[in-house]
Amino acid sequence: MELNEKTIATGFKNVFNTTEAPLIVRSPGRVNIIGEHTDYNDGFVLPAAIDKAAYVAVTKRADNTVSLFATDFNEAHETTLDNIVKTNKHWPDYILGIIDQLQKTNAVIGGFNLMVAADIPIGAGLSSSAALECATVFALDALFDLHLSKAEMAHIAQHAEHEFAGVKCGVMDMFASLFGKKDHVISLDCRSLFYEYVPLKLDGYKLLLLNTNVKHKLSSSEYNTRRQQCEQGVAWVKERVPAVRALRDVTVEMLDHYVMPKSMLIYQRCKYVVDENNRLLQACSDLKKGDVHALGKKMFATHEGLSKEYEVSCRELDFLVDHVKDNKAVLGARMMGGGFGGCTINIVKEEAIKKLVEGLSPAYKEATGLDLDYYVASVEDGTRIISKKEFAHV
Ligand code: GAF
Repeated sequence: MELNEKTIATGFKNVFNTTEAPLIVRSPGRVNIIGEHTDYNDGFVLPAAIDKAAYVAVTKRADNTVSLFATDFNEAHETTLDNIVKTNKHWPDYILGIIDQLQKTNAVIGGFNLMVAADIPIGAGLSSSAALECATVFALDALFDLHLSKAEMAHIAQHAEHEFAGVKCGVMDMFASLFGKKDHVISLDCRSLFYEYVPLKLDGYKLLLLNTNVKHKLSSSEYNTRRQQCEQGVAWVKERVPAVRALRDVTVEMLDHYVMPKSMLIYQRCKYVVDENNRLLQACSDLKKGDVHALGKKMFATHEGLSKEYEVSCRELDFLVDHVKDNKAVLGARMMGGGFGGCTINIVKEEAIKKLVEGLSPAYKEATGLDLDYYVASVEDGTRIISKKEFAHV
């Protein structure tokens, strides 16, 4: 079913047996061109919001009940505002995590009905969870007139993910979803949250996402381990250079002197992050100069680092990157997001996409036993209200 204002409003009315028109918010998934595992190291990222999104439809209730429904799972969950606890059922936790954070900031909200629907593939590394969290916080902000800024919403969503989903993520996914701008990537400094929109001019090339269909099972535990390893490296450097706060402030020379003698593994992890930050800054200037070829080469280098040094890739992701490496129509390719599954992002000449996918799909199936899905992503605006009904301050 196509998701739009009409289909979602109709679904909502059926689920909650009401004639009241809901407020509907669309919040997109994201791609990240380059700058992976840099966000929680106070570094830089280059994400963009895409044409796949999570939608929430909400109306107020007169009591303090929170009544939730997910169309994709045909499943309901009900609780009250004085009993916001984790369910471990996954999808409700992203919404309940937002309520929990709002309560911690003393935001005043009442009971509500909420329906969620999405066309972002789950577990594909396109940030379906951040999209749902951002849609929820944006909708509750409008419904209850909370006057949160988008930066505040990004932090609320990030902390909801930490506490209710157990992933100690950075701010990139939420920021990209909320701040996305059509046909632009966001050059974001994750320390200051200073950002700049850079036009994504690909000149006959497209962003092709190849989905391994490997659900990243290991991802949350390994993700949190990587984060701790980076923090360990920073702690060792800090013993000698107290001004250092995060890997963002660290140089390769510092790692050579203060980390390598203590642990080769931690060195390897930190070195990847320091290199990736530098790579991103150069990639950003490639993009501004319109040099997509140079940008593409850096994406391959990122994949190499993620696979060999940071070790967050998997056989299937490596297969997909290896198999496009020598294809002249592909400027760059790499795994994207947290890792251990999900998608690769590729910059591919538009007219070569069909042939590439037709050749790759059977080879991938034979090597892995899995189907290969693909999406040509377009870059779209960030979180928006899409319903026409007027709300207080909107
Ligand atoms: C996941 C996280 F949620 C992000 O914060 C980011 O760290 C990314 O992995 C890796 O760059 O998407």
